[in-house]
Amino acid sequence: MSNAGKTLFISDLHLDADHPAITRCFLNFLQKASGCDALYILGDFFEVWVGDDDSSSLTETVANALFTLAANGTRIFLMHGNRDFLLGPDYASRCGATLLAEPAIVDCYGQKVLLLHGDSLCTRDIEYMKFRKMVRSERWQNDFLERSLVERHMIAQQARQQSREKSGMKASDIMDVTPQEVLDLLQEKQVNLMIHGHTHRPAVHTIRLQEPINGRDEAVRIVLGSWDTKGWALEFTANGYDLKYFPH
Ligand SMILES: [Mn+2]
Repeated sequence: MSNAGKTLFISDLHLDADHPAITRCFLNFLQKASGCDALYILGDFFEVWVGDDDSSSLTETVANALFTLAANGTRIFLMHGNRDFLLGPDYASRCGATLLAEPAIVDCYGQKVLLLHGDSLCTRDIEYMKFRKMVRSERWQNDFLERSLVERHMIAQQARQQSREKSGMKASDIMDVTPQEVLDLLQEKQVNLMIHGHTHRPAVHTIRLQEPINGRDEAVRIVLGSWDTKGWALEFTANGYDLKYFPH
């Protein structure tokens, strides 16, 4: 089976040494993806990332597998999520991948597609948006990366703990994208198709536009799934797209 003419989009694998089934599922997925045109990983690829210098058997196994895919001709793109926003150019190059800043507009078989992780659309979570602004600043990141690995892991652990406690108390619509934010971004970028992850609510949404974009009064928002209980991938070809899932 040839994968030429196919592009794949995935996100939210949350790879973690404590969940080897997800890593196995991903390595399997890569073998089947061999020869595809491109692979886009739209953030939260790893559950936690405290710096490219924190290498482990997990990070090296994953990098080697991606590098093999790249060596066979697949272009690989990595976008930051809210967990792995410190993933840097060193690790990306070990994967044979290119880091892609969000939001990105790419051409997929003649169609303009807007890509992002998705957390920036969840603007009703005001507390999180403040946290995001802080940790995405160069100053915070430089300060963090100067700390020892032990310290960095402790800080990341605390942040995850706090986020878990707070998420449990937030209304579920606060944790989802703000519909107006989606519309504004589509208008600003003049794109009819958006792909993101983050919310763990896989779906293909058709959106009615009040103001047409590229002469069309509809847009589509595709949400990728998280890999916690099964794998998810969007397959994109010149003939259309298909959001698929598969068992671990
Ligand atoms: Mn996320």
